[in-house]
Amino acid sequence: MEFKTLLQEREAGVVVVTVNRPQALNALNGELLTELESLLRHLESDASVRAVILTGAGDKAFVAGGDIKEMAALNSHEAHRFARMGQRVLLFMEKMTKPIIAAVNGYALGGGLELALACDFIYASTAAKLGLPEVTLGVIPGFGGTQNLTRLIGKNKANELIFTGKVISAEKACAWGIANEVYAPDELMARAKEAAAAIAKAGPLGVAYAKDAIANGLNMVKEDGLRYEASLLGILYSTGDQKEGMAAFVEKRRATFTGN
Ligand code: DAK
Repeated sequence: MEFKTLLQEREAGVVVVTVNRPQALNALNGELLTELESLLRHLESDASVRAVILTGAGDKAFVAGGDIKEMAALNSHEAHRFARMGQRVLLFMEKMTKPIIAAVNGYALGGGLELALACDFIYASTAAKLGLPEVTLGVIPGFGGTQNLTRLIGKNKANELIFTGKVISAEKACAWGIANEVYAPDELMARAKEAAAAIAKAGPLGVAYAKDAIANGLNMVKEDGLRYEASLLGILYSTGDQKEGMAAFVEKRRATFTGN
């Protein structure tokens, strides 16, 4: 599949997707969101894909936000449609069975940080700068930022970031629990690929069910979450992956998972 605004590179079960509008610091326009949705749906249905890394082209930006030049011209109805479209793509990312790692290599502002927050975890480079500056443009985050950031770091820190629109360093983002790790810029992709390779080696059904249990469990009271976790574990005992994974351990060999 060829795209105008995205690059993809495959290595074993890992696909690196690069947002590729460096002339606009990889800002998200309608075309890019449409292409991203289409690529992600394709990757989700491809059984050979086990993990995805999302990053930005160039050394300056992950994604510097929604495309302000395109968004400035929207009417109210179009703005609502644009927000729902972005939310649909980001929700799809959260519901995908394959984990997505955000490799944040520069500016992750507004919709760019919201895109990273829709990934399963974030590694940042020391060059990363993160923030939700929408209020400085007279609007609010529209791709789930008020919801996802608040769930991740709590109300008061989310309030501070969103009300002031301030931009924070990768180190601060890590201390606040937005990024899991901070690496030198020339190390970031190698570390993201290491994590993705570890995911790709694991049982794909186990990874998918773990993602499901964590994401859905967050919306449940703990007892329901525990019941849900136990149900998913029970289902995994009907799969070949469970039989293969445990047999491989007993036989002291590497497991070959099929995702069945
Ligand atoms: N949109 C469009 N173009 C952008 C852009 C953006 N978000 N960010 C940068 N660019 C463009 C610049 O206009 C410039 O283009 P030319 O002038 O060369 O044509 C080029 O990228 C290089 O940028 P700069 O020359 O500005 O580079 P600097 O290093 O000087 O500054 C910067 C880097 C990241 C500090 C600066 O570019 C900047 O402040 N950018 C805007 C950052 C920002 O405010 N991002 C949040 C955007 S708000 C909605 C749904 C979602 C959203 C909103 C509404 N609805 C449903 C309607 C989401 C909103 C946002 O994300």
